[in-house]
Amino acid sequence: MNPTKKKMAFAATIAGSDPSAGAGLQVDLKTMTACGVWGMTVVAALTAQNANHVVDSASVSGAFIKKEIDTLEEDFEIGCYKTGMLKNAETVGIVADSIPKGRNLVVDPVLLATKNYRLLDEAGQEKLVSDLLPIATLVTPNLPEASVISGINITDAESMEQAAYWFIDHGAKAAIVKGGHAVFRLGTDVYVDKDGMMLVEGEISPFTDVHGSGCCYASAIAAHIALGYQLRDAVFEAKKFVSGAIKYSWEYAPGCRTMNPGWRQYKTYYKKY
Ligand code: PXL
Repeated sequence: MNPTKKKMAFAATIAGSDPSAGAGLQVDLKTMTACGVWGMTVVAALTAQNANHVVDSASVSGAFIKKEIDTLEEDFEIGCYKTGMLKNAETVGIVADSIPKGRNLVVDPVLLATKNYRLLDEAGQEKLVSDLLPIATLVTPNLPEASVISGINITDAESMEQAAYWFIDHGAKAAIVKGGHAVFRLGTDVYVDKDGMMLVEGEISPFTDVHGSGCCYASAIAAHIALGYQLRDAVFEAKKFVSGAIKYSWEYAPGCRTMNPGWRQYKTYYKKY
């Protein structure tokens, strides 16, 4: 068989660049590769950051983002899109308009970086609700994002479920509110779709605040959708993947921990694991 003729599934991230590759489109691409799909990157924003802080960010013009997406669409059948940092309302609007109808889309509603640097402005947040949720296959807020976007004060398992349903009521086909920041039921995510609710349990990790884990989780879900998994199965596979990436996370700078999307390879190549 000619190996160059083999089939490959395509997934594309539309997100911001993190040059330190601890989060952002760099993590998305590593995750997609590790999950066995051909990842692609539509650069929607830029940041200057290291392991400790985001120093600055810049937008990419809406017209250029549209050109990036349209040009990919000429050649590739993209099995799933995933969005991350989108910076502002113009970017959110153009992304929503440019993704062809009927494509799978995982929306990671990234609002803040660590140290509270805003990665999406307030107008962008509103636009995400009005324009992106209605075309989302799945939206993946963490607890603070779910609270801020829905306006629901999440204090327990019940309000967490209520917040997940809020996203469905605003157009998303499914929502998963991630329990990584919870003081109750830590590490367990609440997933809802039209068929009801399910809990997605992960390994309890000794590490809190692992940089890039949200990007990794959403990208792993997108990758599995591109591979043809049903949504609920894609979520379970991705949860296993991100739990491993957190378990094998590492301090890439003193006091700063990032997850490791290459953990399955590292297990093979580094004896110390
Ligand atoms: O983890 C969210 C995130 C997404 N995208 C970019 C980021 C961050 C967090 O810092 O910098 C580009």
